[in-house]
Amino acid sequence: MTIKAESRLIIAMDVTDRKEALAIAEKLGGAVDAIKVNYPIVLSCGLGIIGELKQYTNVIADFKVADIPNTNKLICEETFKAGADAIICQGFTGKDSVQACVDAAKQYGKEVFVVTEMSHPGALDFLQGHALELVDLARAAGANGIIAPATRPERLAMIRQRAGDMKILSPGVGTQGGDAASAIKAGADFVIVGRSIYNAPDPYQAAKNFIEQLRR
Ligand code: O7M
Repeated sequence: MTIKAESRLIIAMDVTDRKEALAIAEKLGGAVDAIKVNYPIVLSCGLGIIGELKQYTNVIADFKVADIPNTNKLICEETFKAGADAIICQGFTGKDSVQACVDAAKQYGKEVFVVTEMSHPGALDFLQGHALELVDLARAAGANGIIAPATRPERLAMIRQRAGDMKILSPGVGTQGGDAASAIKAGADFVIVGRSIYNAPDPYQAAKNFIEQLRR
């Protein structure tokens, strides 16, 4: 199953308290296209949190998988068995490593997204210089899409040009300074928002505000 762009909003569930995560998911699950889990929540709550969140919406496992092909395959299999709809891997490990994720995803009918340029300032140290090559690598490996920064809409637009019809998920909106509507305009299919939603006094209202911006 592929994750469809409806609200275009993915919430980054980087809270470490299980009850809080489930309460947010229960409220927001119907409004967002997916919940993204990363190490903080999985390390604190266990891999089973994926199945618990899945009752509310699609779950993307942001494990930024970055190992040799066999290890990548094993990581993907455990993640998909836990119920994740998609997994995120790094591309800098090379095509065979990404290919191992794509092959595992195909077996389970799931999706793979590859990190290209990241959203934080440190991405300029190394990743930015290779971002377009990472886009090509993701495409050559048959990935479903890529991750590209909402914090640099001009770079996002450049990456979109290179990415063809691959999906783009764009983090860095809100707390990191990126703007949701600008990211969509630059070519993102989805934006990923964490702290600006789960730390808001009313996460539901905050998510609604983002969805409203994304609609315009
Ligand atoms: O909105 P935030 O800043 O609280 O959270 C952003 C989320 O997106 C958080 O889970 C990060 O780990 C993730 N992320 C980035 O912020 N920047 C990137 O370049 C890449 C990711 C990401 O999701 O990678 C797959």
